[in-house]
Amino acid sequence: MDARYKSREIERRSLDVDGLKRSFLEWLVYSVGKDARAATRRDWFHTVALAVRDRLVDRWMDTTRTYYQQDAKRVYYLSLEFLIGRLLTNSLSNLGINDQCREALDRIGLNIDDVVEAEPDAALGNGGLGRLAACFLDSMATEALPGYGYGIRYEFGLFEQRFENGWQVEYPEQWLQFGNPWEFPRPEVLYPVQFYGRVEEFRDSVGERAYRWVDAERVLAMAYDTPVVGYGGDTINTLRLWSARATRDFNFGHFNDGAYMKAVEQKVLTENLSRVLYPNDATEGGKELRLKQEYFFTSASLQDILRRYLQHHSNFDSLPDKAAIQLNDTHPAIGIAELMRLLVDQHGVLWDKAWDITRATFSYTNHTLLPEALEAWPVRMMERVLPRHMQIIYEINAKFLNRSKARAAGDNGRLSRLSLIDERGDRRVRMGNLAFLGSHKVNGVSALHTELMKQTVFADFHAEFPDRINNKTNGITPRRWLHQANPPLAALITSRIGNGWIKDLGQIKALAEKADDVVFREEFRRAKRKNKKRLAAYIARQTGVDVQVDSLFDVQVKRMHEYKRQLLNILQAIALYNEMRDNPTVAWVPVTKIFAGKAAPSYHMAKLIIKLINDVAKVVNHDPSVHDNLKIVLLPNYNVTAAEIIMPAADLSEQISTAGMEASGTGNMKLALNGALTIGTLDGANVEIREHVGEDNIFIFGLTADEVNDLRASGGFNPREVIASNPSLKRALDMISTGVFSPDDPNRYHPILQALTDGGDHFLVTADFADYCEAQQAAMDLYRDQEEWTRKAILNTANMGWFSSDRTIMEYATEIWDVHPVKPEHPTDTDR
Ligand code: F58
Ligand code: PLP
Repeated sequence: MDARYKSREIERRSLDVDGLKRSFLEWLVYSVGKDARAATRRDWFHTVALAVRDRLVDRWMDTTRTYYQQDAKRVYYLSLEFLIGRLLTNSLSNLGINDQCREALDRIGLNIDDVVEAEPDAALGNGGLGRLAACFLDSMATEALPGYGYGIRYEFGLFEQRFENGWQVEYPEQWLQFGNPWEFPRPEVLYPVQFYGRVEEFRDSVGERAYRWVDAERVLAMAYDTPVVGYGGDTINTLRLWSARATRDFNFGHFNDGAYMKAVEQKVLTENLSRVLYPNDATEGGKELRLKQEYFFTSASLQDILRRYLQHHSNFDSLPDKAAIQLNDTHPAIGIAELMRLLVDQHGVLWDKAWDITRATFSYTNHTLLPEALEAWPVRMMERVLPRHMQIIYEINAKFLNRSKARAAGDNGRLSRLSLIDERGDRRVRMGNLAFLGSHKVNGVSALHTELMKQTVFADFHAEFPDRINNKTNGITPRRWLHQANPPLAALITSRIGNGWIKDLGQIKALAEKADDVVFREEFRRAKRKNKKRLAAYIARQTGVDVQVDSLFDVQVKRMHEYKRQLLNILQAIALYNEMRDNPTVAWVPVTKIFAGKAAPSYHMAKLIIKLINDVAKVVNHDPSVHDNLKIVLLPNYNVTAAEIIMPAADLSEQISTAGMEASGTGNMKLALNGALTIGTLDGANVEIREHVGEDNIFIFGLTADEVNDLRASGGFNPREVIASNPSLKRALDMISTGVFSPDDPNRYHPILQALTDGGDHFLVTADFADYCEAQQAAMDLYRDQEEWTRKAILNTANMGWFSSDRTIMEYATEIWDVHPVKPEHPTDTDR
């Protein structure tokens, strides 16, 4: 190799301060096209990202090559959402060059934090489900698992939330506006995806009945690859996102007059497919574009997976030994029918064999039991959009019901519940049933949720296939959520137990013995205080409200949803406000209530609750009679970047969903790992958090899932009686209903009050209110004793090791996927 070229090559990969600095200056000029005087922060962000990207490309290719050469079994994580957030700090710290980069920028006269701030937050997801997918990518790469993420490259991520006069207003989130330095477009990786048309029957070469899908519309799926850096930088996996392109017929066709403009319009419409993420965190009832998005990315991903498989194999017998496909909820469940179609129609595999291969390849994760969130596509829509798939689904269903008929012994109710088609009303395809039937394993995301799956939505399937349902309690990546987001605490932990915890979070257990060490407690508090100062400054910038750093930071951050019960929290805030006003001479523990979360744009009740929180905040924050002992803030535009500032600063973590309704929660894990004490119901993973941190170190209140079930079944709950017998609740509700918080429109909150009374209080806000207030009181009392509070906070951090997504992902790898770590070979490392 030419010596000059080689030295440039080495420089490109050098990880020391000088090499980084030289790269930055070169990239700024030659790729971003600016000189240092004219460069904006965003220019510097692009510069640094491109230079860092150089340093991971070799290892990325090494990783891919190793998987290929070893024909390793890969796992494919199919997800309509990846809520990744920013990538710069993540790449730097997983490559281990954070300090060098800071120093290199410092020498140029730049602060790395300003550069980091210029990166847009990639919000290709709604909430917990999308963020879990992002944590899993990090864990797969860190555990050296050959794992690929497949999804959609939405041009518009989750909307930006602003408050106008206290109401939520949505703005488009244009994260790609200035380009994305992390992605590699792959214009040559292009697959056709079809819609509409009809199915033709014919006789194949041996005279068997066969089918082909004809007269369909075609869209192309084009790949964009983003490297996923594992901790230490050894393994660099791939996230492949698909973007819709009109077919090349458009480019090469020639048109006359009107036809040209029609064709252009058609091209734009076609490419709308990957334009925008649906912003609902419940369900998208029957939206055709949503169904098309699901099929689009699933079909492209499956074609890509089969292409890769066929590089080493000439038939499909060993597909399940080489590929595990995980369905992140039912959004990609159409993949089961699509793989059947590809195998049977396109590759001539016999039906029964194709079905065995399909089932052995797929597995499915369920994330919710809420009936409105279980996907069910109208049969008529499916017949129109995906006619061949509808036929295949009928065929799967017929074979399955035939087999089950014998065992159901005349129990027609059972058969109709097992059916893939819901025959009640307009007929619908139950995607959960399809996902269950087409998978060899089906999992829930916390112990309680998995039990409830067995008892409720999948009870009949569980009886039919008792070994199929298993539990995989969620986890979170300690890299992003402790090492990167909380530098003061991370440094303190490392100073005492070394840095092994970053890759093996179980080691953090060693902190438990330090809970009794006064000096350590003081340092732990200092780290928390630093994070609280940072959050206080952020709150002031975002809302204009000044909060006391030494007040109890009581945090509820998550999507706005009635089952998550932000309403319960704000009612307690009103009650506390009243108590403080009634008893001005008491030395109150100062409390700052911090909320953040987006409501689905069409979810009116959730948006009304947002307005209520803002209205209550306005009154409370301006009332001198509470002497600043209570502040309420609702931070706008909750996303991963905001979460990284909030989680490390929380004292109290609100996990107060109606028991039985939150499948797991992952925010609960992030907060506890960062030393917040949980106030929560026995719901989702809170149950397991209690087991790990110990019941003395968590505030549990409220009805259990069984009690909720019994209460609803007995019909014996009357919210009006509960309200009448609780003066503080009654007073809070009266204040809302008489317009104390909405003098301009006293009736504004009528729908909320209505839901709590005549509506029967479905989410049991009133039923849990008294117990919740008691738990809040216990938390405030404990907070007075800072030594005791800190001791418990430390025990929370120390006992959260099990909730690493590394643990979760290794459980999937061994118990569902049968995928094993593969160490990449790095031949170029010698000249590093
Ligand atoms: C969440 N689901 C669960 N769905 O609510 C939460 O308990 C769990 O911790 C998390 O998954 C991870 O397992 C969730 O976030 C969605 O956002 C979907 C978006 C698309 C429409 C249906 C809901
Ligand atoms: N949204 C964001 C930005 C998050 O970081 C998380 C998890 O931490 C969630 C949503 C999910 O929160 P929860 O588990 O409380 O619903």
